[in-house]
This record gives sequence, structure tokens and C-alpha cells, in this order.
Amino acid sequence: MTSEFQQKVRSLLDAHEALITRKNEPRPGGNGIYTRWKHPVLTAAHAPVFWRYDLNEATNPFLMERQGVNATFNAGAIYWKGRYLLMVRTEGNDRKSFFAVAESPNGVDNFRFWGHPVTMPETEDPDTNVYDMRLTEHEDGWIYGLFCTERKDLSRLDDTSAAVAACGIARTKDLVDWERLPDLISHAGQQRNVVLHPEFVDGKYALYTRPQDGFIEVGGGGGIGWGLTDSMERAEVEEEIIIDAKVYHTIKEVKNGQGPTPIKTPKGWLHLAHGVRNTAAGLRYVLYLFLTHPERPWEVTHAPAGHIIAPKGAERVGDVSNVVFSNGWIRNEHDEVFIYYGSSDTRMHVATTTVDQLLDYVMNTPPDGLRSAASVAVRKELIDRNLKILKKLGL
Ligand code: M1P
Repeated sequence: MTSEFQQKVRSLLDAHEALITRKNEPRPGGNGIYTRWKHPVLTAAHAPVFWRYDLNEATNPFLMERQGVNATFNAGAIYWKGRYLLMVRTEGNDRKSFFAVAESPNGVDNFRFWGHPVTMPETEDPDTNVYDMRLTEHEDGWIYGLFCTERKDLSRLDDTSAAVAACGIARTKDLVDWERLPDLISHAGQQRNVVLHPEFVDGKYALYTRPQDGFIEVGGGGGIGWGLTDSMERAEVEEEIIIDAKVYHTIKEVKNGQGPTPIKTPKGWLHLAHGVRNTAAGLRYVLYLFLTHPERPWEVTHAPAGHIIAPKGAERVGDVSNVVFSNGWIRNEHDEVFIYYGSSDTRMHVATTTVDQLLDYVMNTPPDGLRSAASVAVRKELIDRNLKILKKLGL
């Protein structure tokens, strides 16, 4: 006979299975650039029951959640042996983030976490918190995971929230066993959003960086930087040039950061990034796209004005509201692109598109004229062209 406790465990497992096997569907409508999908691909409730509950009746007679998961967001992504893998920033109720792989057969639903979270080795200076991994399959044969490692700012002991962000580096061949390498040495006070370019450039490893003075505030620095290093075993960028700067009265006025590893196309490298501006309601994070030169990935060739994805509907609310953030996308063998993005530091979503659509968007969307009058002029051109077409078509 099944005990009441066993029945309660069974219903927890059944509810979890129903959630993770729920079929997703594209949202109707859209903008021709990409399609949003109806359900988040991952939420805190997707974390396995056995990660959260003590399932032993003797030690947990009330079947309490002993180690709650608060959020699953800002996932790195990789297409791995025909499967869609997310390296998820999983945050416990204790506010500590850790990495965990969730796998899907189709990229839009049925994401299931692997049995255990990633055991990420530490350096001799232990990380307080790790998050936002970017996965890069480098032509040297390794898969690199670059992530933010956060530690207390020991020069400001009086301020319990003062922290230092640096770029942690690890590499793997199977996404299970990780070799931790020394943190990136750079000459900026804080580094977050560091991404490894997948190819050697002039025989060196190339990194997109984000040199800034402050932890949340940018201070004197900011912008998406570019630097080279001889080795990833002792990665150091002597010099960082800013390839995509913050600009007044744009969607990246306060700060920005490279998103996932750029995608190589015949027209150049497609980059997804996040831009941040301030509002009376706090910071607003949106995603934008730009293209860089095929041989010189540090040269921006096309930069559409504004955002490609902004927080919408339920995405706007969460632990840190009004945020979309992406550090993972996947291009599959059909040149379909799955853009994975976290909303409001709480959950993960997917939007699907193709390389062709993204190239069309990035190459044919007007750049930012930086003034209202310039925006009106470029919109009037479109309106006039369209009115002629509508007239000709009798519509
Ligand atoms: O809370 C919003 C985001 O803030 C940080 O991003 P950035 O360094 O660009 O400000 C990160 O902590 C990111 O994880 C988070 O989503």
C-alpha cells in the first residue's frame, strides 16, 4: 500500500513532468524579424524535484522544499551532438548562482536538467558567486565557458554590497568535467560580459570585454571592448579598444555588453548585445544586433537603431524587472537561429528566426540618427515609399 508521503512525492514528480513536457507554440503575429514562443523554456519550477526537496520521510515528514530554486535565467547555449543545450544560471533561494545544463531535443520545449549541477572548480581565490556563462566552441578544439566571478571588494569592507566582478574561465570537452583556468587579467577595475571569439585572430585568442570602473555603475569606462591574448591558460589583455561604445540618448546610453558568441555568416559576424538606459523606474535592459567585418571582427559594419528584443508582457516583471538579457543563441544545421533570453532575472524564453532574417534586419534597418528630426526624416522616407506602393496596388 502506498503511503500518503509517497503519494505526495508522486504528485510532485507528476506535476514537474507535466511542466517540462508541455508543448510550446509560436506566438502568432510578430514583426517578421523573429517569432517569440508562448511559454518560458525554463522557470525555477523546471529544476528537478530531487534538487529541492528532501524525499526521505524520516528526515522530512512534512515534505518541505529544503533547498528552493529562486530563478533560472541568463543561460549560455550550445548545439551539441544535435541537441539544444542551455548552461543555465540557476539561482538558489540563498542568492547563490550556479551552472546547470538543461537539454532539449528541439530547442523550444522539453528542456530537462541533467542529473547534477556543474561542479565548477575554483581558483585559489574562491568565487562568491558565478553567473552568465558564454559558451564558445573554439577552433583550438576546446569548449570554453567564460563567466562572471564575483567577490567581495576587500578595499571597501564598510560597504557590505561592494563587489568586484572578474572574468572566470573554464574549459571542457564534454560539458561535464571542467578545467578551471586563471581569471582573465585585464587593466580594468571590473569585467563582466566577457566573450571568447571562436577563431584565432593573428594567431591569438580574441576577447570581447566590458571594461568598467564600477560594479553596477559604469564609472569612467564601459562599452564593448576587444582585446587579444596569447594564451587562455594565462589570459591577459594588455590593451582593450572599444568597438561598440555607449552613446547618449540611445538604448545603450548607460551601459552595454556583448551577448553570446557571435555567429559567422558570409556577410560578417552577427552580434547580439544588451543595452541599458536609465528611467524613473530604474534600469531598462534591451537586446540589440550589430554586424562586424568578416575578417576584422572588431570593426562594426552595420548597426541598426534601437532594440531587436525588449521586455514584453509578463517578461517585464521579475526579480529585476524590465530586463531582457541574452548570453546564448544557437544556429542549427538549417541556419535557424534560436535566441535564448532571460527576462527580468527570473526565467528563460526563446525567440526563433534564421540567419537570413537576422542579416536582412541588421543590414537594412536604418542606423540611429541620434536626433528626433533625423528619426522623423528616415521614417518619412519609408512612409512616402509605402504610400506610393499602396496607391499603385489600390489598397
Ligand atoms: O540585472 C540585470 C543584469 O545585470 C548585470 O548585467 P550588466 O553587467 O550589463 O549590468 C548582470 O548581473 C546580469 O546577469 C543581469 O541580468
